[in-house]
Amino acid sequence: MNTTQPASPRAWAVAGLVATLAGLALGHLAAAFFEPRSAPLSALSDAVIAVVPLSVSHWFIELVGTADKPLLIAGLAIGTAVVGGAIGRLRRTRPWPARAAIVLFGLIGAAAALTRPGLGLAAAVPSLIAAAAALVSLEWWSRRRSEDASRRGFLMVLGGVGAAALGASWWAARSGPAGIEAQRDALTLPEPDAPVVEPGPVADFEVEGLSPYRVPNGDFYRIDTAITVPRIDVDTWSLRVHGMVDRELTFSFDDLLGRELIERDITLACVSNQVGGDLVGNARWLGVSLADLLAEAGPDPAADQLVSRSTDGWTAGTPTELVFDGRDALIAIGMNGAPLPIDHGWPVRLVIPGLYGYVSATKWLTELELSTFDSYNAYWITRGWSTPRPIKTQSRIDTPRSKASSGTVVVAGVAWAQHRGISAVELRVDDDPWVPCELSDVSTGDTWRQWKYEWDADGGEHTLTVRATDGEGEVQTSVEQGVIPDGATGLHSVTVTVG
Ligand SMILES: Nc1nc2c(c(=O)[nH]1)N[C@H]1C(S)=C(S)[C@@H](COP(=O)(O)O)O[C@H]1N2
Ligand SMILES: [Mo]
Repeated sequence: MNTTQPASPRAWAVAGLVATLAGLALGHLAAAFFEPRSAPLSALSDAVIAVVPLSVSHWFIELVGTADKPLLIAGLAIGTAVVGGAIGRLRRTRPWPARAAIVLFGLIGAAAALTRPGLGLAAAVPSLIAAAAALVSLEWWSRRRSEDASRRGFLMVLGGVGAAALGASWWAARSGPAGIEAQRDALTLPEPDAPVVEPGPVADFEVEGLSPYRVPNGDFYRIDTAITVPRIDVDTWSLRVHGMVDRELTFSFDDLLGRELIERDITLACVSNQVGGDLVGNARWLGVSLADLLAEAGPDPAADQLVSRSTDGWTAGTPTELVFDGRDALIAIGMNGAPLPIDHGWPVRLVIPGLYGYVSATKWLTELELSTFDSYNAYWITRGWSTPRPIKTQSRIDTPRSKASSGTVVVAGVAWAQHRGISAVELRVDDDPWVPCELSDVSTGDTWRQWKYEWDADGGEHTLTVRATDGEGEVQTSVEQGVIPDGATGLHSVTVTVG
């Protein structure tokens, strides 16, 4: 064996690092061709998200917001690279432990991928490819003639291969064999049988800085646990209805297209939205009636929970009672006139008015299981969040946020209390009495409602505070509560400098 390597420990560390990165890139390339979620870093990040305690993930999200996932992946990539460097160093003097360490890391990646719900045995392959590539590269490097130039050239070639693989996997994830953008682009949705009730002539005040009544798909907030979003082939997709039912049913995408299609404006909100936050949005959804479809399976009246499951194993539990109480609960296939965007659940998701997303709005939907709250806890319930409760009445000031010129200033924002609706919004300037605001037109209580107020602003610093009253006459509480366990409360206020 070739053990007397004159290269410096540093050179070995660099070799280990480059071999690791090249291996990772090849692993990601392999995954891109059949299942992007099984790529080593994606699978590892997914596994970390699944096991990390709520307090830790919450602290992290509080700290970095929705950059949490990119940062987690970057952190794991850097961590893996550092470990790769250390293994390279170790390989210099202790070849067998170093080789064993690479194999071990390959197995950890494979185990992470294999334990991801919805992925088959093949999910282990990308991590094994990554480890094998790193191992072979490092061995190969160690066997090269020890002149510096030759070794450096080799590392550069390896780095080039890695970079090319990374570029190719980026491309493949978008438009390659596992890409489904083309399929989505080719789909034309049918016209609704039950069209939306238009909200009225002034659904949108069109004030600059104010959220539009309907948020365009590209601007719509996105919240989910998916590191790499599931990419579903609509031709093989199916929806299984099972559990406490008289008969199990399975629907294809074409089955859904053939049913009565309903279009509705419905506002989605995230339970982890802070007071004044933007994890809320309104869209026009096209879909089939969830209640009608479930009824065909003959649900057991004792089934008080509808568990919806996505292809990546995420679950939500919704009170069956609410699904059947006549509200427009939809199995949605369209969003704002387009097929569901991939990030928002392509090809099929749930949208149920009046409940936070974590207990109702399952994306990448594949299963509906009639069950009970006693027998099953859905994803976030096992992580400290409350079983379903109504959405809390909230209002937000969109404009102005910090500065205004003296004179007439249009203060505007949105308010929401889905399914109960919004009946009034009031604004308070500094410690003055509350004044009523003008409200936009809405067609149902399932959407948010814009409000505005023409404020005669004097120079200086002012505090604006907003509060809403829901459709049942209940005034939004000023009591401050954090997002855990069932949604934040308190009033949104902004400090504006008028110049
Ligand atoms: N499969 C899946 N569906 C999911 C989630 C998820 O993590 N996985 N998150 C839910 C949460 S917490 C919210 S608030 C909504 C957000 O939907 P959006 O990303 O389309 O805005 O999706 C819900 N559906
Ligand atoms: Mo959420």
